[in-house]
Amino acid sequence: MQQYLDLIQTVIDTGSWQDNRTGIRTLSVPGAMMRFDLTKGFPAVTTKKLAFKSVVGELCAFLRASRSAADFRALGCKVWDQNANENQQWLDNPYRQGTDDLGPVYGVQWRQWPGYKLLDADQEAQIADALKKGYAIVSQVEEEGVQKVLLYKAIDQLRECLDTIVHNPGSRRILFHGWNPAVLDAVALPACHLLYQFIPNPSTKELSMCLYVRSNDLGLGTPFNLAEGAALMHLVGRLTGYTPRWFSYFIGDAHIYENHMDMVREQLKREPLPLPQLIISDRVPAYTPTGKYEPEWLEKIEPSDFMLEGYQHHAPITAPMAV
Ligand code: THF
Repeated sequence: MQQYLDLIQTVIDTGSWQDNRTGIRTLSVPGAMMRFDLTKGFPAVTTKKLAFKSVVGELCAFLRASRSAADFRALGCKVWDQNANENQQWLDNPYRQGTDDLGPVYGVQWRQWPGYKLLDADQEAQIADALKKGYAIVSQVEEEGVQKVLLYKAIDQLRECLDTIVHNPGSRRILFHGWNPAVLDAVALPACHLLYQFIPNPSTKELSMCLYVRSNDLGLGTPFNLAEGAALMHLVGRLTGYTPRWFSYFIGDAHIYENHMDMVREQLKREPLPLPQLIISDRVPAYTPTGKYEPEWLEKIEPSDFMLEGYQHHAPITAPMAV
């Protein structure tokens, strides 16, 4: 995890102080990248303790399209409580559905992106095609004298990625997106990690992934998001018959909160330790060309199916999250 420490050092050396929504200033740099070879180990931060159970709890909640901090808590992850219940702007938002609600965050977009089509009622071939693809007619409307049909489908972007890895691995379009402009006003927090692209290599059976994070809190968020992305690669690899390989991690605004400076400076004094291995339980079936393809494990998997083996780390340090 030298790359993580190098990035922290770069921000300290070249960053500039910025004001933001939280009222706690950040030292920020515009644009950063890290790349990990997952065959060399699992990218868990070693210069402090990673809350691994919380990380895999969050991943399972995302995979189940959860929108309530209570669901995250039930899976062992408490890090969404403050965003759900302590941000005044969100508390005042008419879209918030009561205590613990986060709105249609991450997993809802990954698994149930709201897809609408407004088609001319006389375009029968288009309507038939949409119905065949799982769209349902919501209503008939008249727009400027033309009869239209409104159709809706919840798009499971992640499932479609797995299907494509299995059936068309040469595709360069295997991605899912968390940034839905139509719902930015209805979520507790617009997605930070938002574009995931899988790049399979069918000849080596290795699966790589690029992740774009628009804004990343290097003290708290980055260790979580890195571990979570890598765990997702292991899971998708298992379900599609690939070995996880390159994990490229791109950041837009890479920043350190002012009240995290002591934590990250302490980490810079510590020597990074050898990386652990991630093990996924045998109960999650590996896809083989003659075996069964079981993508429904995306939502069936439990936090306890992820095990970190040989995790060595320095003493825990933490710091408050900016809300
Ligand atoms: N808001 C802010 N300011 N930073 C973030 O990184 C962030 N997220 C998610 C949404 N809002 C954010 C929440 N993710 C921790 C970890 C991840 C978070 C939020 C907080 C955290 O406090 N971690 C502690 C303790 C973890 C635990 O014990 O469960 C730690 O020491 O790691 C970025 O996705």
